[in-house]
Amino acid sequence: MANRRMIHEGKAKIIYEGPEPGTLVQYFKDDATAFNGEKKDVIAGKGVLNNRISSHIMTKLEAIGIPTHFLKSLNMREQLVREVEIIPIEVVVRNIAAGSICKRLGLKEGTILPQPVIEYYYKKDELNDPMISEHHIVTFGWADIFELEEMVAMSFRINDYLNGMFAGIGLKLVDFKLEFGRLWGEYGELYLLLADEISPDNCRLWDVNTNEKMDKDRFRQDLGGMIEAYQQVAERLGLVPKGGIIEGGNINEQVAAGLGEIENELARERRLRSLNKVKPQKPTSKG
Ligand code: AIR
Ligand code: ASP
Repeated sequence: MANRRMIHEGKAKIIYEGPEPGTLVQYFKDDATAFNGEKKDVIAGKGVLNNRISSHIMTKLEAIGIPTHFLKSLNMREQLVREVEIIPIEVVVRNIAAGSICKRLGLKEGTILPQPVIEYYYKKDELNDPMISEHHIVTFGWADIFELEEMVAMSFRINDYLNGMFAGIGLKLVDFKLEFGRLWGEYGELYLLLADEISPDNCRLWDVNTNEKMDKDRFRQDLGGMIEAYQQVAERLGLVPKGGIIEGGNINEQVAAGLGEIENELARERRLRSLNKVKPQKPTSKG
């Protein structure tokens, strides 16, 4: 699209102004970064796969009553989303110890946690996204106690659903990261929506039988085969044809172009649940 306004460029995505007020276009880049951008590469086709996987998961979550910012898939790299006010918190849910919790608490990678654990990180690149507590969130006004409660409830629900979904295709959901956004209704009522993306860029996924890593850790840890792993996830979810859409670094544009259509049909019904329903106010007549 020519001359559309860029709103924000992140490490893996670009946000453009949408076609209608209240909408944005989320563009998935092929850029891969790790360790706060210290490590960088371009992985041909990653954006296409993440766009497809994330659209699918968001649609499934909508279907179980989790409101998300996802509206529809536009093309192989872009999706239409609702414009929300992003809460500057990353909510991480962990089922199995991996990554930073192993370093921080000295846990052995692969330890099954006695119950899912939620952690919060403050989204601030300059500070390296530090881990924070609920008190930081409320004290500094990043979210209030009601929003926090809602985010936690949604995160556990998403965890339950995704655990089952991935188990069904032979993957363990080790951990994942979520972001939420606020949407203000016509009458000043507030909705909390799941935002950002859910893809192997922000989930850890291990093969049930081999424990092989099928997520961004392949890049972080220089294991190689990152795009093959992402493709495998998409293939197991039934989202791309067998053999995938990327071969030897080349995207099969024809196949990739038709990927999002079915879900757009399924995603029609949207439910929103307001957090603090505010009564419509009649404008006071002056004079
Ligand atoms: N994550 C956190 N910040 C960015 C991302 N993508 C995700 C990781 C991992 C989980 O959050 O991809 O799935 C926990 O990350 P870590 O590094 O804290 O162990
Ligand atoms: N925080 C992200 C990650 O490590 C991306 C980055 O840090 O560059 O997955």
